[in-house]
Amino acid sequence: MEDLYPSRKKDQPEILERKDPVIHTDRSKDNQAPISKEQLDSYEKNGFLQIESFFSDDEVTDMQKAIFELQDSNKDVTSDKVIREPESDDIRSIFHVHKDDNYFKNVANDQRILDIVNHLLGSDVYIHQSRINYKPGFKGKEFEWHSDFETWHVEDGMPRMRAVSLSIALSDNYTFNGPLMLIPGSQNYYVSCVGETPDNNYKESLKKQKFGVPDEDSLRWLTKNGSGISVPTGKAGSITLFECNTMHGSTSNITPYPRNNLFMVYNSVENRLVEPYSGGRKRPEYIAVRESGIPAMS
Ligand code: 6CS
Ligand code: FE
Repeated sequence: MEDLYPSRKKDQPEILERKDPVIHTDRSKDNQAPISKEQLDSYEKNGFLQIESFFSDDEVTDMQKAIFELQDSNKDVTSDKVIREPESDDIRSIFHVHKDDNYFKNVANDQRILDIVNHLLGSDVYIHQSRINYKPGFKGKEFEWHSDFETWHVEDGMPRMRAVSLSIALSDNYTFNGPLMLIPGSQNYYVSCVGETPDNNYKESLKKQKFGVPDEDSLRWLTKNGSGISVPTGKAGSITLFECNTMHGSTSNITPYPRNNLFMVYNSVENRLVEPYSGGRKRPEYIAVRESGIPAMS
């Protein structure tokens, strides 16, 4: 397979142009979309879209209950799917919830979501990765700047930029409790990073990412070239859809307010994983789904 988006192969970083559309359904079909033309414009221009109050208060209460039940039942569980903080046993993420948990399976297959992601990706979709991210007050740690696609391409063999990440806010997002920060416009550039991927990198990277983190000059360039950094704030129940190559990160949370979210990645069925472009071993199924299944549910 030709590598359109090489990364972690050279000793100098490079900024490459995107070679895929941001919206994969032709814009002449905007009137068939479940979201407005303005929302599509904004997603295409910025690489993300926030929709406030997407879920009702009752739905949010149920989802919050479900994430805490799962956190409680996994407290003492030793499982690769349960990622702990770098310096404590606190749970940072739980992976593969769209398969392992019936409640989250239903959320992943919410028709309102599927209609939007099908339109953005121009095809049927399946879930590439799902996880709950817990960022408790006082203790939750940061996520370094990264493009998800860079990791999924290099470590999982995702060929093209044809996936979208969905973050469902399950606590109120303020500017100060370690919310998601995104660089608008960054979806149009691919930062080819330095450093060779070590074996089993995921064991480290899911706690603290070191490879596939862009250099400072590239990040400076992206923020200058776009319009700085955006922070979608708002009530629990809002969603943020972000394009797989949009540069993002988040700071630690030293406030008393937790920042929890449910994160699910939809990939086009026409963009299924091949061998990792790093040449290394495939990551496990619970991080990068290879099993077939249409739509997201199977
Ligand atoms: O490894 C992954 O699939 C995801 N996690 C991290 C920390 N970075 C890349 C990607 O978002
Ligand atoms: Fe990410």
